[in-house]
Amino acid sequence: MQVALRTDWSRKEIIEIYNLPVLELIHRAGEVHRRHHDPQEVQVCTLLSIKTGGCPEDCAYCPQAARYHTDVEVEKLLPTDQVLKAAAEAKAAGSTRFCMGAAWREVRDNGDFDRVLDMVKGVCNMGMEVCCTLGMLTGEQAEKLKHAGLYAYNHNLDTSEDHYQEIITTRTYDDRLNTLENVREAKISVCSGGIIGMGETIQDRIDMLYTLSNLPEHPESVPVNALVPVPGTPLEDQEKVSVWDMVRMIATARIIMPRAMVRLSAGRVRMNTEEQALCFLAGANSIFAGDKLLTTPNPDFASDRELFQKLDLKPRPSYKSV
Ligand code: SAM
Ligand code: DTB
Ligand code: SF4
Repeated sequence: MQVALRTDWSRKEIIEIYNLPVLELIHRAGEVHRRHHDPQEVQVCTLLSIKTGGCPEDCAYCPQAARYHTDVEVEKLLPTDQVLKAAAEAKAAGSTRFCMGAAWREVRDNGDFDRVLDMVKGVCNMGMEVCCTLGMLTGEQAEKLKHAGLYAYNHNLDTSEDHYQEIITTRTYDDRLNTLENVREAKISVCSGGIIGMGETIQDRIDMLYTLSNLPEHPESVPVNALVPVPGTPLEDQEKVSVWDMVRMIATARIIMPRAMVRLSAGRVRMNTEEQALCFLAGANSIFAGDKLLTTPNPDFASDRELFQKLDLKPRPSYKSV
């Protein structure tokens, strides 16, 4: 039976779900998860930073913002063949989605964008789902990416509209929503979520989930990142996010956006097998694989292979092979 997806969740309903006794919350999320997905299947995505560092924005969490003094070294856009080689390696290691990230405020219509379009074409031709995260996009740029074969675009809300101002001052929440609209209009799959552990309140988390679940259509993927506190950034001293907060966030996202892929994203390096298992029980069904996210460490392929074996998980096939 197809259950209609609701895009009219109220804040009150969402907070009631979030605050359920945690084992009850996991149970309910597990039920929803099983109704809409194969609970043994986990999507494996690989990230590559194709343009690292030197970003003009002031995102307080980000090691790639030029204004903070972090260990990240500024690099130019990677050569296309190097990117395609990395995509082929990711595919060989079992990844079905390849996501290319650039430390840009927004896409500019220049030679670098033309090269990204070539990269998208190349990865698409390998039979992988191609995703990009390049900052703000116009409608026209979204169309060009779609035409090149882009499958998904990642653009996170990051936090609530209220808390956003504490985290980023160089663009607005509406800018973010605008880009999501441009992506949706170009018929590209939307990937949008956020980060917890940035000093936000529970209400901020609820507000972000409210905005995501009240978009005209739910995002197809919702990444839930635990802040990776990077020395040199304003958020370097933030406390580690508790696994129970990750579980509550993932489970609530799963219940209110039942068909989305909920991605257990940044923060896995600091979680053991049991903690990650709880997140899968709560409805997470996607991860980033490979020993690096964009600039920070992530579990390597070998330890994830062990994780999948221990938990009897199997990688989800790419949409192309379904
Ligand atoms: N520059 C583009 C943008 O901001 O949209 C794309 C790349 S940006 C690094 C992609 C996302 O990575 C951010 O929106 C944020 O959610 C996440 N991110 C960045 N630094 C992080 C950190 N230290 N911990 C957790 N997530 C982080
Ligand atoms: C997302 O939500 N998380 C990924 C991806 N989308 C682009 C990025 C996490 C970045 C963590 C910090 C870093 O490695 O630089
Ligand atoms: Fe730049 Fe994106 Fe980092 Fe913000 S999150 S500083 S826009 S790379």
